Amino acid sequence: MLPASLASLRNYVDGEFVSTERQFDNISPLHGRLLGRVHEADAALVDRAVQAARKALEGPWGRSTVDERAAWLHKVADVIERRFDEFVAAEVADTGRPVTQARNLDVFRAIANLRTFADLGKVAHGECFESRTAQGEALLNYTVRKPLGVVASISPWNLPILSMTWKAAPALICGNTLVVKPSEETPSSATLLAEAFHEAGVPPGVFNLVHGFGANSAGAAMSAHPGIDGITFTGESRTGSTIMKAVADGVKEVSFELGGKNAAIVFADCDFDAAVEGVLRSSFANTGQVCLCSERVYVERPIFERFVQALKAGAEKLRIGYPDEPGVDMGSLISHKHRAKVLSYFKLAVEEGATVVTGGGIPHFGDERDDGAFIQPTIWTGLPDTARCVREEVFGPVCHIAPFDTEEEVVRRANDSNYGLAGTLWTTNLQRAHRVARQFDTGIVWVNTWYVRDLRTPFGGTKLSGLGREGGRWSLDFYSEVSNICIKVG
Ligand code: NAD
Ligand code: 6OD
Repeated sequence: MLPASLASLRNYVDGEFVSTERQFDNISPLHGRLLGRVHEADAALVDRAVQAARKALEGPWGRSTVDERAAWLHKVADVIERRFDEFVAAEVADTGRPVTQARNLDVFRAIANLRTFADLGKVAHGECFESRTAQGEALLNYTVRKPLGVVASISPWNLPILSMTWKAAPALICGNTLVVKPSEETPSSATLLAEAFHEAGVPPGVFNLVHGFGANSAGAAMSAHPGIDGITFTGESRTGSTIMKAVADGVKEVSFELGGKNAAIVFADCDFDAAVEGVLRSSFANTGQVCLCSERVYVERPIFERFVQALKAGAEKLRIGYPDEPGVDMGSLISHKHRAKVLSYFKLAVEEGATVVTGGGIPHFGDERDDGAFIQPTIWTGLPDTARCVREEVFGPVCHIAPFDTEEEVVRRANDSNYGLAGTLWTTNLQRAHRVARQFDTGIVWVNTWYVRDLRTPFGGTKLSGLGREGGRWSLDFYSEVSNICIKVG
């Protein structure tokens, strides 16, 4: 049951829920019905949010200790735990994903993000060096951490509450204040998050939420605002580039998690069943809408045919359907518009010469599910490495499988990409695992597993996949301004 407050999704600025005249529809991808009306923030409301965030830095929040901020974050996590089913309902309604996923990944991670960074903030430490100059002066150098100030956080639609809390928690534990914007496609869980901050008694102005689009709307107003001290963005590489230009004049701190066209490499010495199961997950999880998904799969030639057939059998067994159907594996895509984009790649792949091993279209249910933005899990073979479908991020449930003959060849082909987010490797040869893993030109490598997370580890991409790392101390470093203090002590 969707909470009543999500019928009219308001902004949250300076501790108050704010309505606006200009509104847009929040539409379900499952049946195209109206879920709620979203109050769009204009540049003036974004400015109010930034001013409120600035003012909050001078109030009790600005004077708070890390222990106090950690207690606030735990309180917000407590509210999410208490209202767990509402958060799950919001995430499912906006995205059409299985309820089990929303429970076990999205909302679970929202709580874990808040609690983990609350605790990590307490052990954030600086450096200290003692030295003596040539003239005999004794020096003590040490670093102190201060907040950046007002942080703007712009989130995508694919993992809405996970992505937003992944940024909000470390930013807040470091003492910053926030203006956040969820994707226009997924405004609901962010609105509940604002309610959770309100209920937890976090001081006004610390967490501000604005709704809206990117260009000519709240997103652009946030990135162009001179009162923002840093910006953390997750989304498409092209959007990252636009935001970078917008903040360039003000020389703002940026952290970007962007797109991916990730490779999975399967060696003939792998645990075959585990590799098939793993690639099934890494290609089709969240209906392929995870930046870490493997859209390129390279399989060593001796097991190529067998692997393709096994993955085909696995994909054809995946159950597509409504979020609460028992045993459902794959929900809808985020929208009919996104489905049209994914389908355009399905068409292009055929034009580029692909063999469609399975899928390639829309499933037919013969009932009302035919109105949903569902799509078939799809496997291609036979494309050259230069094909657009092998080089561009589709962001749907699809992978291209290609054979390879040597380790050197496959490393070169896997790295032949404009993106560099995540690489996955399937082998039982320990030496090869270490050797190949470090040759991946990506920020993240998984060996014999995929998308398992320890929140203390660095997360981010190379090339068009991003700028900087977040996670653990890397987040604490990004959200802190570090000053060095040098004292003559003797
Ligand atoms: P998107 O770039 O279209 O939108 C992301 C956010 O940016 C939205 O809130 C949007 O309103 C806002 N936005 C759009 N244009 C803007 C502008 N000109 N100025 C300011 N804000 C603007 O991305 P999306 O379609 O929501 O998400 C899917 C993309 O995100 C995929 O490319 C995926 O790979 C990537 N992604 C990457 C990671 C990662 O960790 N690397 C994580 C999740 C998603
Ligand atoms: O798990 C995470 O912390 C994270 N940022 C995941 C992003 C996934 C991209 O779609």
